[in-house]
Amino acid sequence: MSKKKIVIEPDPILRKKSQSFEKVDKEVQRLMDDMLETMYSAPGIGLAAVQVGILKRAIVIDISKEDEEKKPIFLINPEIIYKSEKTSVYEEGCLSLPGHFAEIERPTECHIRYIDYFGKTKELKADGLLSTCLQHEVDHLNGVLFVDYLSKLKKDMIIKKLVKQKKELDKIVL
Ligand code: GNR
Ligand code: NI
Repeated sequence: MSKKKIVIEPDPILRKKSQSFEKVDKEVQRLMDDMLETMYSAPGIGLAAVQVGILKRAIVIDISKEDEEKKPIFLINPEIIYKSEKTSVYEEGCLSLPGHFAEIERPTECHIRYIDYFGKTKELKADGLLSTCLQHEVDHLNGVLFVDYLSKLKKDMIIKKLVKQKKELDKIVL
């Protein structure tokens, strides 16, 4: 397995729509293994392929706590087939927006159809943090970031800070 570099906003790739997979093979499994390693090392509870620069519809998630057994979920071509009317608010973060957090309202419950690590079609009913995380990751596959749900003022403030952070980094690397 190998850890990959995480793409930070602003970057045009994060705004592109990811493409579906035709089949699940060794190459897809290798990508998901790399994504999982990258996510654990960040650390984060979810990661979409676009965040490591690959515009494909793959997601890895693990919401298990530090002191618990790891429970990774691999999702290929995920589709949200149900969203509840009821909504919940969670404080969200994103590995592509490091250091920034905001309360985001989303449907409390969602049902997802996806293809698993072994190429089998499955369905998952989620609520709580898992539901929020799944919706956050599916948004990534469609070029959407959590800041898109904020007011223009808040969003612009966060993007401005990220541009500044990137410029500071460039200075150090030079
Ligand atoms: O690590 C992450 N934590 C998180 C917290 C609340 C809601 C969503 C997330 S996903 C995020 C990792 C990430 O950026 N995934 O795309
Ligand atoms: Ni994210």
